[in-house]
Amino acid sequence: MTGLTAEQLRRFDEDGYLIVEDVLSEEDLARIEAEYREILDRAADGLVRRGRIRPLRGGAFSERYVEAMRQIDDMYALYQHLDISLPLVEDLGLSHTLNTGPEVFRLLTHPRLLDIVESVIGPEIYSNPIQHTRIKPPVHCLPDAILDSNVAATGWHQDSAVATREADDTDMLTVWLAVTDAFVQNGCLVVTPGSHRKGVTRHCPGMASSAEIYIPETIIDLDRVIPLEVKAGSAVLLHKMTEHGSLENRSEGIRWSFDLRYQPIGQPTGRSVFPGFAARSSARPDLVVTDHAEWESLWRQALHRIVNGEADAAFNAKWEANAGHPLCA
Ligand SMILES: O=C(O)CCC(=O)C(=O)O
Repeated sequence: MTGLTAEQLRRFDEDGYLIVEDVLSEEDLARIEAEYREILDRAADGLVRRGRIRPLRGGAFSERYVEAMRQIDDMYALYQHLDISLPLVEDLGLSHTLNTGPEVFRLLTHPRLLDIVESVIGPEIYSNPIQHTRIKPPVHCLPDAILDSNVAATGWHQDSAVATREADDTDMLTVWLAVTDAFVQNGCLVVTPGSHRKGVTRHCPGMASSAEIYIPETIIDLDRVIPLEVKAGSAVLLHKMTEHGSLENRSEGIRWSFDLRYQPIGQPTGRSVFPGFAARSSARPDLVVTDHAEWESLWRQALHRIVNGEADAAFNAKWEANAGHPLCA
């Protein structure tokens, strides 16, 4: 096992974040890009047939993605094919989709990544379904008022805040993976080092039912904030209480990352309507999911349960009481 060193663990404990370089190889990144290229092209063909966009002409994935995003009126018509979660909306229909392909599953269960996770949370590892891919086009290609953190900047938050209360004691670890280089100009992560030791920070509910919760910037200690510039293939580990967000993409290229979460098997995930899975276990190896088709089927079943009203999909409700607070105005 090639997990973290004692020094890396000490720094993570002290700072609430840790950059680990070279977690993914160039081959890993190329395989992910190839999977996404195929999905994008299939989704774009459908949109072209329905007259929603013109045929894409660019060569590289990034060019084709930006071209499509620039043209589309409802970005979810495209983005739902790329994300690795269903959206947090109340009007889910059976036609909603997500990417549960073999390469993204290979990423979630990547041995190098699980070794790192094991050093922090132990050998019984559950893949928590709070996860996204964020493919951010240059901000000037997006509609002005867009607040969706999959494609635009991410507001300040602690990751524990996006899970329901039942997971308040869950030892959830965020692993943020850079598919492209991430730097200030293209919207890298920003964190407040050591903020995980302060406890829970006040979050405000989003403006609309599907909008994202956030910590008002007025209570962030902006003098202490640092950007986390990383190379493609690097991981950033985040403690669930670390205050963080990301900047706008003011470059001309895309900024692409995955944020995955892991926790010990048996603890609540904080998003129980979505499916997690055992990713590594020495106690119960028979429980470990090794086939992306099985993972895909778990998501399909979850979608059916939500659409049929068999599962309560109340997301982010825990901050609604702050709606009238002056800091949230
Ligand atoms: O990549 C981003 O913009 C934000 C990621 C994030 O906030 C998270 O992983 O919790």
